[in-house]
Amino acid sequence: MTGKKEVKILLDKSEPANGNAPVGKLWDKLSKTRRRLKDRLDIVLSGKKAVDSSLLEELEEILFTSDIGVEITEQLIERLQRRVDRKSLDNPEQLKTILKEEMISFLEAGQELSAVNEIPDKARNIVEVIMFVGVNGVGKTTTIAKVAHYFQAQGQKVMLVAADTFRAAAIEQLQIWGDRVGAEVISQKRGADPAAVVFDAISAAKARKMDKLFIDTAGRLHTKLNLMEELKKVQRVANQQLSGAPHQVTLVLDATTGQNAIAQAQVFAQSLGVTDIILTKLDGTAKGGVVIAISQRLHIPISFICTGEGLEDFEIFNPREFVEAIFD
Ligand SMILES: Nc1nc2c(ncn2[C@@H]2O[C@H](COP(=O)(O)OP(=O)(O)OP(=O)(O)O)[C@@H](O)[C@H]2O)c(=O)[nH]1
Ligand SMILES: [Mg+2]
Repeated sequence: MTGKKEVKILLDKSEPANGNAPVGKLWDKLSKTRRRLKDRLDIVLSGKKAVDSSLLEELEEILFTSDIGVEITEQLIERLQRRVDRKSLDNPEQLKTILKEEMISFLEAGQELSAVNEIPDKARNIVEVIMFVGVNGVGKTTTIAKVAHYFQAQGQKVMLVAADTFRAAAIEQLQIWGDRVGAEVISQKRGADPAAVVFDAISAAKARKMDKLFIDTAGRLHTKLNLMEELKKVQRVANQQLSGAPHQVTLVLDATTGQNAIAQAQVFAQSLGVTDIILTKLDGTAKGGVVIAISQRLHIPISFICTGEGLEDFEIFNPREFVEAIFD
């Protein structure tokens, strides 16, 4: 452990998120990102006899335009250049393998900042309150259903609370997902104070001995500042009702927004103390490289990645599997 605040990620990574998913599903879903990275890299590498500065320049160009981020790109190129200088890299075929290993080590370093694999303490006997935050449309509500479904399959009792009382039909949308996964949804009428809804929901979750309570929050209010203030109030009130709650603040980011996702994450992290990140919509974008930028820039572990609209379209984030899916 580093000196960083200890964080417990939503999941025990030793268990597959979707046990009956076909082998290579992630590979299928990440095809657009793979085309942008691997296919271009293969073209550049084909027919090359040596790793020289022009090859590294071409590689740099590919990385720059793959949403991996300027800093990571520069660091990767520097590391490769050092290997070339030391004569430990001269064969273009080796280049891809080394590049992959370097990326995996970047991602793993980001995950190690916290206790990613910590298993929920079943003996603790209190409801674990997890607040899902993010701007509108990133996939918060859908992701809550996926995570609820996952934990229920492991025998956990999950309750949902509709704290997006602002957007029309947000409560109904959560209710539909709740019905679909068989989780009780606590809600009040539209326009109710989200903090008050959460206060009551924690009380209900305690009374019914729930293992987890997932808070679905709004993505948009009148202004962004109001949203942050409202979310902070939810945090404060949750903590009044149950000391230590919310135990996690999970930020949901839409991968299709590329570098914008990083800017969003910085705002949320500063205001709310985000404990982990879930990346959604990796299926529809060539910007999957942003996962690497997020990991490096934010130092917040990534718990899940989502690859579609269905309940099974998500995976526990595994750096090696991810890098292999975008490079092999
Ligand atoms: N392709 C794809 N679509 C997704 C994914 N996750 C969510 N969506 C879709 O994105 C849209 C928005 O999802 P929501 O779950 O409503 O997003 P939200 O963040 O709760 O939105 P607000 O409540 O408006 O803030 C829906 O059409 C989802 O089906 C994903 O991983 N891949
Ligand atoms: Mg929503």
